[in-house]
Amino acid sequence: MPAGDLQTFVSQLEQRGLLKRVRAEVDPILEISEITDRVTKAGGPALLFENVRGQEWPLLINTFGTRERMCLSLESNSLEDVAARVKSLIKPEIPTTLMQKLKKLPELAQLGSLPPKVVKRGVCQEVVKTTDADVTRLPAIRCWPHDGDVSLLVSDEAQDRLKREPWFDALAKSAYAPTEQTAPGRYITLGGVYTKDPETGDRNIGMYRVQIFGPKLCAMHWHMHHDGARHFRKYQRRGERMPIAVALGGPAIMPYAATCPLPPDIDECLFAGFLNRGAIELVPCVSQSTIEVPATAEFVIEGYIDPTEAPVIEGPFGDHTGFYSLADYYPRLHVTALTHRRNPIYPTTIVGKPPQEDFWLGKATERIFLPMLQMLIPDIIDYNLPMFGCFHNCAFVKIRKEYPFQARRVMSAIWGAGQMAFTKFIVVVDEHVDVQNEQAVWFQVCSNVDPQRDITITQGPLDILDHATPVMGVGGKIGIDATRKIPGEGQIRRWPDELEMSASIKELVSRRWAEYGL
Ligand SMILES: Cc1cc2nc3c(=O)[nH]c(=O)nc-3n(C[C@H](O)[C@H](O)[C@H](O)COP(=O)(O)O)c2cc1C
Ligand SMILES: [Mn+2]
Repeated sequence: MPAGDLQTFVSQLEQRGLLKRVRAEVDPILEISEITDRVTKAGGPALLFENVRGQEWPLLINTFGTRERMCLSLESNSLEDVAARVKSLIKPEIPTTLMQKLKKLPELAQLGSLPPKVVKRGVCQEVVKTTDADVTRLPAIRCWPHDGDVSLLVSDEAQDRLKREPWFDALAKSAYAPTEQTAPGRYITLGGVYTKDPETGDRNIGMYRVQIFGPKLCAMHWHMHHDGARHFRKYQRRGERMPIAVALGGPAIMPYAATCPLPPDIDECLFAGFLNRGAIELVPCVSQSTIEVPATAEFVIEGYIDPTEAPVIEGPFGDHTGFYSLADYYPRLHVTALTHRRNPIYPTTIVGKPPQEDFWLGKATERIFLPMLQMLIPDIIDYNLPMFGCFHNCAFVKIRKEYPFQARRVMSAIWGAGQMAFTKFIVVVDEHVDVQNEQAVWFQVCSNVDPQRDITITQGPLDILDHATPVMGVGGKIGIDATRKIPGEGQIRRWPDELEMSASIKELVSRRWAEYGL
């Protein structure tokens, strides 16, 4: 699909009966959040709130809240189909005969049309506000009761320790300045944050929440492990202002692209073009000319971060872990422009105890990135990031075990693989186990594991949002080897076979089933 935009996607969803308009007046403070939580957990439709109290623009939420809508945004019938396309991209079959080469031509042409295309004009700039920009006009929601309540700071002790971290010194640089705590905890939650590497010019998009403090002041909540923060540290070293844009809307694929755990220096826009089967059209920002944003976006916030300026207290925020992430220091984003379409829709999401909309964004990644994970770790046949694990807390991994301690090698490899490195619990099972079936996995753990022999505990970087780690972003990880043990894995007794009925009897019983009168 070429370009595309959110409003087209909204019409598509509506035509298929996958979107409901809500005409009743609703409060952006907590009420929308509670409605959405109930609808998402019931597997319900996307919601277009047309009458948000005190707000001029309609609000769209739960857009990607089911597998079906997630697939629609990816222009695909199944996540597995997308994964297969990714696989053919990273592991192309080399054509040998002339016929095969000819057949490959359309695919090659498709590849050529992937890089983003910069155009002169875009509907995202139909209305341009610069000196009169006011981001408090956005119908940003408050998701959970204590959002923005600064009494929920990280503890004094943790804060002291934090201040002693070398990276934190660099971030804070000047004194802490916990001022401007006037905002009632309202956040932009579905924005793509567009930045560029000041050395290479490489673009990055990350979905990082943005807290609104005033007409021209926000906080940028990027975790230190993410590419936006990596770019920021480069600007900081150079002592230069960092130009930024936060885009809402555009092609339906863009929110997913912003959440993709691509390797650093791989442009999410390029990947979006591949998924979208056509280049993403971008326009240069009006006040930050080095940054480009999707031409068909609904809203764009343009601005900059001054790395020499003191950070601001951001949070707390009811997070996808099911807990509040506590308030902490993050860079100030100064707004230089707010541009939008003439009749924009404001897209947003809530996170909280799963399942929420982000569970489906995460599932898409789990499926789509399987081929890439297998390229790094060929032992992996399949994996599952179960819902209760909130992405980083747990991974079930299936391998074809061929030699002793292979499961441990796989754990180590995962703990070194991109954002999978943040996985706190890894369970490795044998080839015959269905990793998508949680009961089946725990059956293997409980029956196959000798805790003393089969558990590995290590340490390393962990998700910033993990509140159980003694120090933020660093903590213990556990690997559970639930595979069948083989010679070479320590002293083991003869290992019994798992029960299974013989195929011929199964077939016979199936054939005769009607006769039994059951
Ligand atoms: C709804 C939602 C909200 C998110 N909020 C944040 C956030 O506030 N800060 C952050 O660093 N990552 C957040 N993430 C995760 C990142 O978007 C994700 O890890 C992405 O791969 C980061 O991109 P990057 O590797 O280019 O930095 C969020 C993800 C989702 C789905
Ligand atoms: Mn990235």
